[in-house]
Amino acid sequence: SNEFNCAAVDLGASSGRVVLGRVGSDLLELTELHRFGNSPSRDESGWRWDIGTIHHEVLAGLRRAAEHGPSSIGVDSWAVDYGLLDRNGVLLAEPRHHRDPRNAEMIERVRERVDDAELYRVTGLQQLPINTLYQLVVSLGEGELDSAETMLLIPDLLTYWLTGEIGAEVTNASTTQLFDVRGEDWAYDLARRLGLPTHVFPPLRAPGDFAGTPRAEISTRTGLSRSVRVTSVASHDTASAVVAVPATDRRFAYISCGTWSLVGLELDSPVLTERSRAANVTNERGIDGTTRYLRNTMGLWLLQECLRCWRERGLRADLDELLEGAARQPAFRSVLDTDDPAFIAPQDMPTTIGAACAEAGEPVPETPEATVRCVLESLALAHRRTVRSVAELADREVDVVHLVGGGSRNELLCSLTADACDLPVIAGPTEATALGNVLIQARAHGMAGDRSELRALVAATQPLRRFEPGDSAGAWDAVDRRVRDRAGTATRA
Ligand code: ADP
Ligand code: LRH
Repeated sequence: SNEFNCAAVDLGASSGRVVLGRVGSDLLELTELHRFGNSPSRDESGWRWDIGTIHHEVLAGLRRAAEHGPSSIGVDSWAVDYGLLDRNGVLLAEPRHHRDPRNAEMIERVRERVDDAELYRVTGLQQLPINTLYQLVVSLGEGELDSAETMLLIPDLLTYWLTGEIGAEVTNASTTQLFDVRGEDWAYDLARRLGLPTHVFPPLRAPGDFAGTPRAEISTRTGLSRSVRVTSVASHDTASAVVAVPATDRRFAYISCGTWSLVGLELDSPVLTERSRAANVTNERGIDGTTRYLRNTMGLWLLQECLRCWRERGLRADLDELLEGAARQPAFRSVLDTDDPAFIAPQDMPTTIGAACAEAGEPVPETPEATVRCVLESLALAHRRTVRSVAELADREVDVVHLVGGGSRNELLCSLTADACDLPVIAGPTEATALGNVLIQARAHGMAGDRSELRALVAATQPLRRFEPGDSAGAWDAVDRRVRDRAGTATRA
């Protein structure tokens, strides 16, 4: 038949899944085979990922996938983090976690050698402490690079374990702040000036490229045929999510909303102006040479960390109940600027949110419901500001906002976002990343489709919900001003 059957491994910062994808001319269907939790873990050397467990769970999922005889596999994950291999291909340590507070201390060290303006001109990236660049400077200081032969970003590391092949997929390489956004290659000169070894950067590969076949040992452990093709997808989860945004014309913004909220536009080329740098907007690589012109905003991390803390304190903290409670809270009581880097690290988030409110002169939320309301209104404000900022900087009209990812299941957040942006929000698909992963595999295996055709297929097959903006535009203008006006008075990191 004309049906294509594949497995997508999609690793988010809060959960991972292995899904089966079926694609045909009017068909796009996902079946979840395996899902598992994921969270930062800590040892004496800082925050890291438990990659052994992740790998184990991926193989458990692939074992189930093998029963369906997929013809291809693709792996995507969150960006910026990496494993270091020695010359025998052995992983030197658990990969560092981008939320380690030490990364932020490296910004100044890098700035001493390469100023911000030049860094932006070369890499086009938002200045964020999580970027691979800063993490590698930590690794350098710890001597971890001395015996490193290869640096592999997380999806490339898993692909290597599956196939034995080494490569760096370009959408994810573009998030490192060590990728030359115009030269379309690693920024070797920049790396050298920072004392980083350049031999660790693998050859680049593009979404759709062949990435190998399962090693004999993997085939034995999972039952996967050795003739399955492992396909490079848009291995940065956000890039895959953007592929599956169900837009029907060009005038859209997207919000890929999970642990982080990535808010932006798809453009034909990067915007590297001084104004864009000042607004801290990033230029990441999309498929087909496009630019994902977006900003990382804090996302549902704030809520995840609150839930974790409340549960550790013995509270029930049921997400559905809290969201219902938050919907009944009064509007605009406490609204924060979520861009504050104080929120990045794992921590007692309810307390940090309370302290940030106190510092900003906003009432300190006294209940979990009030805290959730504060988080969601603050995220909606970040969504509004970012949609407007990227549209203006790229000189593009936006008629609709597509909100995809786990956050699309949060109706209150979707409706607050529609109100704050004063635009319709189309929510879904929830599993946009896995769908994008599947679509790129299908395309690499002969399914025709330019970006708009792929998106039309998503729009025609996936359940979506539309949220119209209410009549609170004036109130949101006032909140935006209120938060902006006091930004100068609060102490900034
Ligand atoms: P990541 O890829 O970063 O791990 P996801 O896209 O899986 O993130 O989104 C996870 C988030 O989705 C959770 O933090 C949660 O806030 C939200 N979410 C998941 N399920 C629901 C639900 N049933 N209702 C509301 N929000 C949900
Ligand atoms: C979202 C994401 C985001 C990155 C962050 C590290 O999962 O990939 O695009 O900035 O994780």
